[in-house]
Amino acid sequence: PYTGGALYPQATETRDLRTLDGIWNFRKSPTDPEYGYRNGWYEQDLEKTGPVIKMPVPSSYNDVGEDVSLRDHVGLVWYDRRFYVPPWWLQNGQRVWLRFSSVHYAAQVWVNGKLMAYHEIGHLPFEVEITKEVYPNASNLLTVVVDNTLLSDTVPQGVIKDTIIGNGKVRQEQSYTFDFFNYAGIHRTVFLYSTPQLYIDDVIVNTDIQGLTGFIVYNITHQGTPSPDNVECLVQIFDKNDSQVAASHDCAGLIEIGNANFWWPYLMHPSPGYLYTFKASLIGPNGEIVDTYNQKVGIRTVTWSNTSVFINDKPIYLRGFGMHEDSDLRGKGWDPVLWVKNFNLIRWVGANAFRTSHYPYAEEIYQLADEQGIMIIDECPGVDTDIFSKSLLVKHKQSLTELIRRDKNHPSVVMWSISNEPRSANRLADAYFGEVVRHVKSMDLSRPITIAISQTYTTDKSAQHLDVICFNRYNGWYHATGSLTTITNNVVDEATAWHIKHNKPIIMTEYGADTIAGLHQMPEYVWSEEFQVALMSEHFKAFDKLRQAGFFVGEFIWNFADFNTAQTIIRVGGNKKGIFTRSRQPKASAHHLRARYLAVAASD
Ligand code: GCB
Repeated sequence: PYTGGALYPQATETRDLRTLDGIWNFRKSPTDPEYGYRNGWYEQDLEKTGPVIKMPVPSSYNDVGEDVSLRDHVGLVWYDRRFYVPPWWLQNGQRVWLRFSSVHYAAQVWVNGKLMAYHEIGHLPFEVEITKEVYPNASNLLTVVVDNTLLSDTVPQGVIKDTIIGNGKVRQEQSYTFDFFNYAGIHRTVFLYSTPQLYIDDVIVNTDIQGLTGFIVYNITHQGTPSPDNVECLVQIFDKNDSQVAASHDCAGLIEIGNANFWWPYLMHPSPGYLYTFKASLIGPNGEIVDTYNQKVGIRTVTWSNTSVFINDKPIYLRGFGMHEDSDLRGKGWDPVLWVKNFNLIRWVGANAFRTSHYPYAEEIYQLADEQGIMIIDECPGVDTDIFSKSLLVKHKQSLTELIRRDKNHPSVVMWSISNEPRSANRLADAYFGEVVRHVKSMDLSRPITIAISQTYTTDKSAQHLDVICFNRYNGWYHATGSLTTITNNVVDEATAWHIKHNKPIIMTEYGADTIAGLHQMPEYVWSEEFQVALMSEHFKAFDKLRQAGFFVGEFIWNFADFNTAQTIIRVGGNKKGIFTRSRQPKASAHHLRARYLAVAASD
């Protein structure tokens, strides 16, 4: 159970930080998953127990090698490396922590042969204190086992089946209903960091606005020893120029900032994404600073009605994308080059939002969004939710506990998506999502909750629990393939029907067409650039009509970029619905979308 605050690690006056990213040793487990455990692979260098290959961290392991047995591996893989703890951390009595930002799907972690952590649900971080396990004057062995198997009660779900391949041999095959490739490995940065003995465990900020005044409602919690009864806090708020604009001595309370700079979405304000620094310090009995943490804060409100979503009391229209963490070679590995480029393209296109389809993305991505005023619909890893068992519900809720624990302070996060395309026509979906929504509301009331629904408004049994209804529909592609003439009316009719039935704001979170960059056909024909552009135009007509109707609050094309999928005959080298290619070059559709998004932004 990871119950701490999950603050993103940082170096401050009282904390230090290094990453353990780099090249690790790696080995696939033999089919017998127990083999590595029986032979003590967790307590000796992997290199000493057999051949290893080199594996970059962070990265998916699947596409780094040259054979299918690594790409399509099902089950366990082993990673290890050695590391030193800076001796001065220990000399200064600091605690030493390990933090894995994402290991997909499940991970076990050993330090010097001792089991330190188990975590399930990829895409979400976990941390563990290792002070007592590390050697001060020698190298330490860090071993990680990663399991990529998805079952009926993992989030997301999958099915494993045994295929007989002859000679009495059996190969395990993983299948899943979602279409993005189930990349696995140590996907994000591994941090080694220090905190003082008595440390800030969590900083929670919420913001409010009255007129020109901004309010920060906050709570600083601490853990550790010695825990003096009279721990005091010091809070200092700095603006972008590093001038202090407010302060407080309470560990929890309300801070008022007169004439505040509010956090605005991109293109809604000349300087979108304004962030203050909330510097939290714990003060010891002699007035000394015990621990310090710098939390970025964007002062903004999110509110919603039956027809609209508002940022700072202004109705907003979301112009965005469904995306993926996906790129050549690295799969789902965190890559700053890729993401700085992605954000440059998001702004170039004139978008102001994206959905983290279909799982939480790397924390650095939310930081970029905070700074640039890009709004996020933050989606948990529940995709194609099916079967609706008790054990699935427990893990689904756990994924949201961990998501909200991690992302609660990001101004960019304006909505929680608790599932993508669940099988919500199932009668069990009603109680199931009722419970998930109650769970989210018990942790955060400040953001609306949605699901990207693919069932129809007549069959779905989840939407009554939501604040905003998102729907995914592939008119002209999966429905009436190649037919453009019915799109506009279908989209208008469906969005209107959802609104009439539930009296809630409506967003179209997916529409699109697979398109091979460079394939041209006139008159337009499926898979060509011309077809993608024409299909978009029909949707744009619908969106314009719906905006007039007054309850339609956003359009998200599927997808930002081409991405890899499992092998099927309906995909050519992956899903090609991107308006950018996998290497982030524009298709004709990117220019078409840009013209629209910039025009919509200008008219807002
Ligand atoms: C969907 C899914 C998305 C797929 C997309 C497609 O409905 O939500 O994950 O990639 O359709 O292109 O089939």
